Amino acid sequence: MTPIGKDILAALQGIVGAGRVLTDAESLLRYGRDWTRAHTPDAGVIVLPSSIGQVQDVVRLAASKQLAIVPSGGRTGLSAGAVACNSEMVLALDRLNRIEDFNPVDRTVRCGAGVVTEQLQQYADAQGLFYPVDFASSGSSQIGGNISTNAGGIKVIRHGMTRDWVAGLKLVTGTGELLDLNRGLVKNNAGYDLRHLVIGAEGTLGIVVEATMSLSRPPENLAVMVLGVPDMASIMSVLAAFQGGIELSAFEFFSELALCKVVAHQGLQRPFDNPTQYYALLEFEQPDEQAMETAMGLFEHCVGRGWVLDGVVSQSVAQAQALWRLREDISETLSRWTPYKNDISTVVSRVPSFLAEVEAVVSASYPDFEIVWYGHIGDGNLHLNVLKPDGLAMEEFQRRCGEVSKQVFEIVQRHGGSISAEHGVGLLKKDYLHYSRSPLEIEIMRQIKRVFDPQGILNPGKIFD
Ligand code: 2HG
Ligand code: ZN
Repeated sequence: MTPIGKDILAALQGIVGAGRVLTDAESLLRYGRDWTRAHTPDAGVIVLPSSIGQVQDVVRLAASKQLAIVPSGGRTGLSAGAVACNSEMVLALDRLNRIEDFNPVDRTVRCGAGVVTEQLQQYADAQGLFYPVDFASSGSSQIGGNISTNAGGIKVIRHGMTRDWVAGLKLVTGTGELLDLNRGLVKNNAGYDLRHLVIGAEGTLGIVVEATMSLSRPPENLAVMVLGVPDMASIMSVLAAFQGGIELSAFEFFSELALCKVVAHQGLQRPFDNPTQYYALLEFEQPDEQAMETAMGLFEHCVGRGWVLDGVVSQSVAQAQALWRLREDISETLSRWTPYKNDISTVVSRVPSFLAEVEAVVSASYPDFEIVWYGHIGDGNLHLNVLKPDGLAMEEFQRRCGEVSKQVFEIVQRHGGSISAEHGVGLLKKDYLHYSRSPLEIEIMRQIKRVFDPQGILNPGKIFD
């Protein structure tokens, strides 16, 4: 790829304006990395277009000069999908941040790629509606990035992933052309659905510049329960019991170690005094009094079977939010230990045996590291964070964790699971892609990339080489 010289900087300034082409050290660092810390950022230039036309012009210029582009949203990703470490141009969508229009009949909202998730949630709320995809980084992540990573989060068990809410999107391809995909249609079986190919493609097929997002009815009176559970197997029994009686909008879990860290570093209260090995967090709607009675009946049943040792249920919105923080603040709390992250999944029915096997490998292979278990266990998705001991060099830590990952990923493969359930592949997981995807699948992905991006300028080196 071509280095970025003065002539290219001048051409970029001609497209987006002088103040929108940044080369100062602070901007290169800030825009050159995401929430991962395993790679040293080294961005060549940051470009901030303010219209779809400008994005097209920048991509056309890059294509004519063989310049690599890293598309950039809120950079809250955890797989280094938005990291620029090879002097690439970072094309940041921050300024495409307008909510363009709302259609109350279709219950859709058209927004620029740079609209922040929380902005969309608040906008939906103001219309008496609900955008249900939610996660701890909602205050920074952008819709374009959410689409490019098919972001999941804490409500997937009920509302699905970002994919389920994209009614249409506009994409600038690697040749600078604009595709308008699906246009908000509910029914559209006229050929391949390219929209879904682009969702989760991590900016390797094109740059998402605009999206039409669906909204839904707001939930009624949400209640949150945190239950103390003695072992992993019981967590799955609790899930099955509750799903048999009520519709859950979340079923999350975390370990005692996760809770200890969050309580110590975020100034939060324990849900109840007696520690248990694991905790399940459940959320459900209470449209009437019967809902809570049913939930309490299920709680008693689980206690009777020995699956639950203690529990607490929210009595107010503030209490529900406080209980949520015990789960939602884990990732940020752990970031001070620059953890090695695993984001693995299998189908829910296989979770008990999957967990037992992963647990056995991890406890045998990581004897001197702290390991924090948590995740969206109701979706079959486990986040296993290994904390770096203070004295250990980053490279050595990554190497040792990478070795164990191979054993973990063999288990994932045996269970037909995924090496990246929701964080994507980026740079961090690409060496392990073959544990989840066949050689033929990977070859077809490469061929598809060549169609959308014949010169290979869009996020090169992400997902695969
Ligand atoms: C979560 O579920 C996020 O909290 C982050 O997906 C998980 O940091 C992680 O490993
Ligand atoms: Zn997660």
